[in-house]
Amino acid sequence: MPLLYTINDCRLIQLDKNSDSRGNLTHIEGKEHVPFDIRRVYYIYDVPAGSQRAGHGHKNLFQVLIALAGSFDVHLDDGKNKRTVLLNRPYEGLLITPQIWRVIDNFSSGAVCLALASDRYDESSYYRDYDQFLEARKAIDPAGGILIK
Ligand code: T46
Repeated sequence: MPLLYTINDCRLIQLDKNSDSRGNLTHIEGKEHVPFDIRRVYYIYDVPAGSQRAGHGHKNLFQVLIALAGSFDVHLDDGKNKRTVLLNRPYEGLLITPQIWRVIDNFSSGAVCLALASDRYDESSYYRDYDQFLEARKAIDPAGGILIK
């Protein structure tokens, strides 16, 4: 695993879909599908049209986001490059590594965003300010130790 993550380290994870005449079932097994121990689950729903969520980065937190219902756009930014991922399938997760600025918008009506997180909620794990996020990335030595503020 690189110490200084980029948007290229964020990737889609395909989950299975067990389909029969009763509908579909998708399961998530720790470690098999998600490359971290899941310590927290939360979900975002009832998002008013035109709203934007997130708009921050995390120092050490890994997350997987899944559109359990509906769709939304996840904009990823590592300070140099940007990428937008449309999530619209409940059997597809987006792994977001630490040190990635993310903004989520374009929620469809009825969208539900499930998040699996590698750690418990901790406000001090956030970069809430974009300039602070960029400075912190500069302070991470890609060749050696991690100097996350
Ligand atoms: C992320 C995106 C996708 C908690 O008490 N516990 C929690 O686990 C979380 C995530 C939030 N909260 C409280 C903190 C705030 O008072 O819920 C309130 C809303 O949280 P926030 O403004 O951080 O929500 P989003 O949608 O902007 O961001 C959240 C996550 O915080 C973030 O990690 O990647 O969802």
